[in-house]
Amino acid sequence: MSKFAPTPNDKFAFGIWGIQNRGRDPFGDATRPAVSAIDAIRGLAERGCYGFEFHDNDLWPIDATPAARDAVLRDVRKVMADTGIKATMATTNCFYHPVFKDGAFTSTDPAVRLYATQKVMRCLDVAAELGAGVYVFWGGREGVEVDVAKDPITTAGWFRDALNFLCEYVLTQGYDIKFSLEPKPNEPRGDLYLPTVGSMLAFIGTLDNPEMVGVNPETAHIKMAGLNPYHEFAQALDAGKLLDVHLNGQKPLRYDQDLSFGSDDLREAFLTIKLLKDHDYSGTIGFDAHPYRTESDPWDFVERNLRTAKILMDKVRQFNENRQIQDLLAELHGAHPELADMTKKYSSATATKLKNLELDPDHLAARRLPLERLDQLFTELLLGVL
Ligand code: GCO
Ligand code: MN
Repeated sequence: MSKFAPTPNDKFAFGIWGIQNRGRDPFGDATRPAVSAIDAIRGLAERGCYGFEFHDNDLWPIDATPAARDAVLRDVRKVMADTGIKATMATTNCFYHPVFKDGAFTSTDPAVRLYATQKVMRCLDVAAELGAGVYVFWGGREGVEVDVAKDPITTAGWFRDALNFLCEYVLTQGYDIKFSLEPKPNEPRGDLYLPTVGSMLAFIGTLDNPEMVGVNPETAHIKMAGLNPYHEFAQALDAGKLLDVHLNGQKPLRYDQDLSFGSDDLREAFLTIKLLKDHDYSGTIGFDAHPYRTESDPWDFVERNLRTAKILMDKVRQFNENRQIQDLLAELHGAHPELADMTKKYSSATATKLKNLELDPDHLAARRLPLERLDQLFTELLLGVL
C-alpha cells in the first residue's frame, strides 16, 4: 500500500449520505444505483476510515416501525463490530419530509417544532447507543423566503428553546454527547438563519448550556458566502468550539456543489489541514461531499478525498520542515522581539511607557516583506518541485 493509504489513526470520518447520494439534482434523476447504509459503512472501513457519520434516515426510513429500525441497528452494530469502524457523528434529517417545508425548529407551528424535537430525541438515543460523541444540527429548512412572515428574533427564540430542552435531555440521560451547529448561508432556503461560524458562536453564548455546544463548519458552506474557510475554521478552533469539520470543495458564491476536498482550491485545502495539524485539533476529520453526477459508483470519490487529505498532511509536514520557508517566516515574524509582549498585561507603568515610546511610522513602513517569495515557495512546495 502506498504511504498515502489512510489508516484509522488519521481519524478520517465520512458522511454516508454522500456515498448514498445517487446523483439526483433539481434538473435530473438518479445516475447510479443505490448503496445501502451497511455497504457504505463497510466500504469506508475497508478504506481505512476511523468513523462514519449519519442522519437518522440514512439508516432507517422516516416511517420505519421500531422493529424495522432495530433490525437496521443490529446490522449497523454488526458491521461496526466486524470492522472496528466507529459511529463518530450523528444528526437528524429535519429537512427532507414536507412537514419541514417551512422550518423544523423555526416552523410557525409548535407541533412541527415538537415533532422535530421528538425526532432528535429518538436519534439521540441511537447516537448514544452507537457511541457517537458529536451530534450535529444543520438547519436545512431553518430559514425563509418571505421575511415578512417571521420575525428572526422570534425564530431564534424557538431554536434556542429547542436546543436548551435537548441539552437537558442529554444531560439527564447521562449521554456523553456534545452538540455541534453547522452554519450555511442559503440553500435549500432562500436565506438560512445563523449563516456563519461567527453567527453560531454568538448564538451559542445565549444558550443555557453553552459548554456542551460547538460548531461544525463546512468548506462549501463557507465559500458559498464568499468567505475564507481557513479563517472560519480558525475562529471556531480559537473559541475552543471546533467539535467536528466537514471538508469538501466549492467554487465561491455558487449553489452548494459539495465537491471533493481539494478539487477546487488546493491552497485552501492545504491551509485547512495545516490549521488542524498545527493546533492539535483532536476531533475527527469529517468529509461531507458528493461524487460527480457522472460517477457510476462512489468509491473513486471516497478514495480521492481521503488520499488528498493524507497527501496534504505530508505537505504540511514538508512545509513545517522546509528551511527556506521557515527562515522566511522567522524573518517575517522577527521584527522588534523586545516589544512583542509589551501589552500582554496591563499596568499603568506600561501604559505610560507605551504612550511615550518612539515609533516612527515611516521607518516601520519601510520594512521589506518577502511575501511574493514566500507565496512562490508555497506554490513550488504544492507543485512538488521544492
Ligand atoms: C448540506 C449539508 C448536508 C448534511 C449536513 C448535516 O448539504 O448542506 O451539509 O449534507 O445534512 O451536513 O450534517
Ligand atoms: Mn455538512
